[in-house]
Amino acid sequence: MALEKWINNEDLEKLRALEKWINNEDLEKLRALENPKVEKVIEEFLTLCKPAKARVIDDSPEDIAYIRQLAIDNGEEMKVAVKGHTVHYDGFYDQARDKKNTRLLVPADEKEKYGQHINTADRDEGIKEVLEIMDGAMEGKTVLIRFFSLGPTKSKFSLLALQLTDSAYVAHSEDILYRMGYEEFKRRKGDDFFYLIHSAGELTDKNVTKNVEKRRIYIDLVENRVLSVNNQYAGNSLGLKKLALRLAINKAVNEDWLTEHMFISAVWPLDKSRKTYFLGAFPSACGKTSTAMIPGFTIVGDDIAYLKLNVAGEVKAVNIEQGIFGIIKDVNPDDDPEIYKNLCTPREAIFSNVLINEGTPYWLGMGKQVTVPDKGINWTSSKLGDWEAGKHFDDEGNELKFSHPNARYTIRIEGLENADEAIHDPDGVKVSGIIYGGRDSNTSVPVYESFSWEHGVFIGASIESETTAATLGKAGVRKHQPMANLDFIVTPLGKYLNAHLNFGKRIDDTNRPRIFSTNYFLKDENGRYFDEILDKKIWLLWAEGRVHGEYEAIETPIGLIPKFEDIASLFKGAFDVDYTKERYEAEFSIRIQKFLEKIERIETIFRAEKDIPEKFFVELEEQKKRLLVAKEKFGSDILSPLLF
Ligand code: OXD
Ligand code: MN
Repeated sequence: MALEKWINNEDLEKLRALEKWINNEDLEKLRALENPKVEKVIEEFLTLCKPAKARVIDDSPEDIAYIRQLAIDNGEEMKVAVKGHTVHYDGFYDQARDKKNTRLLVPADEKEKYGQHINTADRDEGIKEVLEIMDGAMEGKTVLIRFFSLGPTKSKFSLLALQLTDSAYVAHSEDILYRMGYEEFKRRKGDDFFYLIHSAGELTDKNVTKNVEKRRIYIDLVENRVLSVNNQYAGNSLGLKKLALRLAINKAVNEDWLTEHMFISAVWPLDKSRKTYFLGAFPSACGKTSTAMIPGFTIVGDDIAYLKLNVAGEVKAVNIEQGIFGIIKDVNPDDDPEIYKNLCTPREAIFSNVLINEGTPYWLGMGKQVTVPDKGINWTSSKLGDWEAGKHFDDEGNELKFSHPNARYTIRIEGLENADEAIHDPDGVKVSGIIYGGRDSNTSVPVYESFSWEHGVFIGASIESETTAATLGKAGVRKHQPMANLDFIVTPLGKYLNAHLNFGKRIDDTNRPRIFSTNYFLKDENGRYFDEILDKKIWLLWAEGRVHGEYEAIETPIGLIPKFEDIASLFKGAFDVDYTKERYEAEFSIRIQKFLEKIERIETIFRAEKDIPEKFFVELEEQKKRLLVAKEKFGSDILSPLLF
């Protein structure tokens, strides 16, 4: 069909330029959007990246099926035995988020204000550099042009995103994880959207990125875009996930709402008489997804939430995703039964970086019932050939495991039996509690409640965690992780904390969510964890009871902790376990000295930042004072909860 037949507006010439890559039928889809900015972005990046062709993907099942098939045809995914399941491999050196090469582009004279924790690059130089790397990066490939809604469709919460990628795996993953947005673009029009350009770059004969040393993920707040090249790992490549998260944080902070690295889940008490929504922020690989998946509760989302106040003054939240890109390690029938079931039954699911032997995936911690074969294909195959036990070592000589510790699965939430019925509610769910957690072996108690919203903001801002396999670099180093969001914050830290404090001020007492801290990783003096993996359910049940005024709490220097009787009765009711007073005393002791040391670390970090709100330091000083007074009064560094 000739282009003139259906087009007669002045955009004809612009669209003509796209004819080189895009067929007429797809051009018609673009024209129907009536969005000059969309066309401009597409033209600019197709011209630069020089693909063989481009496809415009709308929300139709045919287009989605095309992507699924393309991922198989071009070797980015392989089918495995169970119907609907595929596996994808990222390159040997592309197994986690690349913090070093993920940079916020800022004008040279503004660098200082972003403080020491945000990895910045000069905007002009950064754009020049990344555009040079992207020049010709898509040669010979098909680019997929996709439209998404970050959040439920037809919702005041949701933002629009345009994605261009030359990876069918990326486009397929996004289809599972995000809501389709072609019709939303058509409905909403205008240029208020994020755009995310991704190229896996040149690939090796194993279909993995060849030039990883030229991996770049550059965030440009001026244009509301992220340019990502020479990578495949979803934390680096999927524009809608951690890349758009950064753009949304900036937007939220400037517009008085919040974008957080938080799960959303409904806590149901043991008698199932009501449900109460909680949000939770945990750094990567600290139990966030498994908290959202606690058996007996229902899940809305496991990773990213937008929070706004509605006209009634309630805090509402939506999950901007509709799927889970979860760590597969330790998913087994005992600890994560629902996900395990999903990974063993027919449905659309992508495994990444696991071992495949005769069409069956194997991963670390999948349970005692499984015998892991000693050969197969895994993520090491792209560099070292097919895997064999005892034969593969990393650059430091450590034997490589059969499945990567950060290997993942990608599934839709809708397919889970514990999916909450409000997952797509355009009005969001009412938030009653917020939990902050980290990986802390020796300082904090399993659960406590803050004294106030401001104290809660202090607790969230003071999260510390040991590093894990979810980012490149050494695992096991203690790092501070404000709101578990540090990797993604793109505004000065002070501005971000102010946004939290101000958000709280706008909520009245009856609607203000309570804030809690949890720690699942406390160890005894022999280095053993106090808690079993599912014990976290008890801490959430206690928090839920607190929201409804059901439990009294004990006031300690760090916050409000549970009474022994309440925890013991929850353990009995939930697990038929006799929770002992000895364990309570050991777990809930206030480790004064350790807390004081933590405060010192936190103070050093925040004093070095510019513009941290004074209120933060007031909270810090008050906390310190309470600890010192208690130390003085009881004359010890570790205080039993029974003293308070
Ligand atoms: C994630 C992460 O994958 O935070 O969610 O790394
Ligand atoms: Mn995450």
